Amino acid sequence: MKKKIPVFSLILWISLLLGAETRDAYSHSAKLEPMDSESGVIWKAAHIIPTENQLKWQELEYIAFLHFGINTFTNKEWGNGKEDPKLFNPTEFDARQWARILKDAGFKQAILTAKHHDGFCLWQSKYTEHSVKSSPWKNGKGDVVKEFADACQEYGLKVGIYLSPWDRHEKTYGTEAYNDYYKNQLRELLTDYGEISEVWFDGAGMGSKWKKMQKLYDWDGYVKIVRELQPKAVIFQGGDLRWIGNEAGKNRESEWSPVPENFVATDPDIGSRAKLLPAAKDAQTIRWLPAEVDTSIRPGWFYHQREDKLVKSLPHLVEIYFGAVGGNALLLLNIPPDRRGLIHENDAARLMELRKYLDETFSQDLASGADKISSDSGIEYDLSEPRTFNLAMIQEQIQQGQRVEEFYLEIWDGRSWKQIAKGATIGYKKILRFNQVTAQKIRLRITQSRLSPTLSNFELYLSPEIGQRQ
Ligand code: FUL
Repeated sequence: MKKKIPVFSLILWISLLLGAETRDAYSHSAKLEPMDSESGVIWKAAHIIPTENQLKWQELEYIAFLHFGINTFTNKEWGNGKEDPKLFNPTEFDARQWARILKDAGFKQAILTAKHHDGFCLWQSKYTEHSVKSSPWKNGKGDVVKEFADACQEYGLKVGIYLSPWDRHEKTYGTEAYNDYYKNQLRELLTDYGEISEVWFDGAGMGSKWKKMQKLYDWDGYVKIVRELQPKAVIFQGGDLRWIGNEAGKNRESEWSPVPENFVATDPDIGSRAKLLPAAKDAQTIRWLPAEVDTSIRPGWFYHQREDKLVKSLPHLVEIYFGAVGGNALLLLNIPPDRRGLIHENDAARLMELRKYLDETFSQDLASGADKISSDSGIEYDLSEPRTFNLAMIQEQIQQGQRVEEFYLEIWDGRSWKQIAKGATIGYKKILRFNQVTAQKIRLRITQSRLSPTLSNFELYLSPEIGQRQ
């Protein structure tokens, strides 16, 4: 066995000690100043850390979205608010079937569209008749949110709520009074259904009333209600989580969680040095704002029979999963219940294929028990015998911020180190896929980092062949 050179761990200890000494230096946000030097800006960014809620959320990795509502029955993606509530009539509604399938598929949380842009409410709101109350379903006595929340709790899934701010039915929409309406509904949803872990504020909309509302929405007031009623919940687009910037399930090559306040969601780069330095010139605040990748298993967000054969293929879902979960983001995958009120067989089958593939992939960590040797050139893992792998998983200890800016993965081919993969950010989790290699020694070389790197995990796997994305 090789003698261990503890340089890397020495650096780790020094950084931990420094961390302990300067614990106050860590915060969830920091103001950059035009006078800050480059190293000053980077130091500030490296000391931004997640809140307890953000950390717990990040660890969920894979959560489900359920778009269900009046659109399910009108075959639309966006209703106009004039839909007859009588159209809402699922014939075999079973939220326990949703929860069972989602649980088996490996999801940790599910978010339901309690109200979409059409304004139709899936619960017995006191503030409108435009809801399940006026539908024939369960003689107007049903409550989808209640059945959903109860089923999730029964199956050990966390519960999230989507409440569309844009409301095309409510007559106060477009006036100040709408804030009261929205807040009242938010209070109902955050009071009557147990613990809510995520609240989703959707920014979509169009038309003159929506334009007017841009100046009227009381976002701070909405956030205050969530904080008061559900202090453990994270808010999407309300200070805790950020949209990845597209709905196709595509992640960035490099995803930073500490980002400047004036970031553009669709920008290919949000948090690198190239973005932080100009942000300092504008005295912007940087904060921990991790990315959520939202996409649907089908082309649409709501169920349409015509899309039964268009459920995303296994290779496509695997690509989305590895990209998001393995790209310092979280995957929010939409599975829209159908008109029966059930998750469709095709979607369920595909979810199970994905689960099986992921379980097979992650069944044996080939780096487990490896001899770890740290040196100035990196961390070397000796697997004790030649092993074959095509996937590496690396994690940073994000409780201490996000630090790594560039790294290389190399194998020892008997004569020299050979590069098999490289990357920029790691963050919560980086999954690297490469052509299958066989090696006994593998080296992770971190060539740029904002502070000394603090890794929490390094694993190697052999994922099964999967074919091309269709
Ligand atoms: C968008 C909405 O307009 C879509 O209908 C869907 O709800 C998606 C998750 O967000 O902004």
